[in-house]
Amino acid sequence: MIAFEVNDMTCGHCVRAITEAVHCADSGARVQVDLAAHRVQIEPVAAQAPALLHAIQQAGYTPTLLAASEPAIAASEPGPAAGQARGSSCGGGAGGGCGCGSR
Ligand SMILES: [Cu+2]
Repeated sequence: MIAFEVNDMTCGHCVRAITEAVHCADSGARVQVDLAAHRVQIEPVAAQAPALLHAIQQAGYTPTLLAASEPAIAASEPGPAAGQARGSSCGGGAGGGCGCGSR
């Protein structure tokens, strides 16, 4: 379980943008968002905290890592899958344009 605080997440549009970004980095991840608490909880299957943090930043938000427990699978896989979190096919960042607050 990885938890982020995302203070510039302000509406359902933001929730969706962040959820999509996480799924781009880790398509099997389970994402739970508490909009009122500005909290995003992620149960990853492949990506680790830095990749997820980066994915949320790419979506145009400012996540703060609250807690991270590494998935056990990471240690058993000697071949590093460094390129797996490539976001290029996922709409390329802040194009979503949620006009609430940040602009
Ligand atoms: Cu929004």
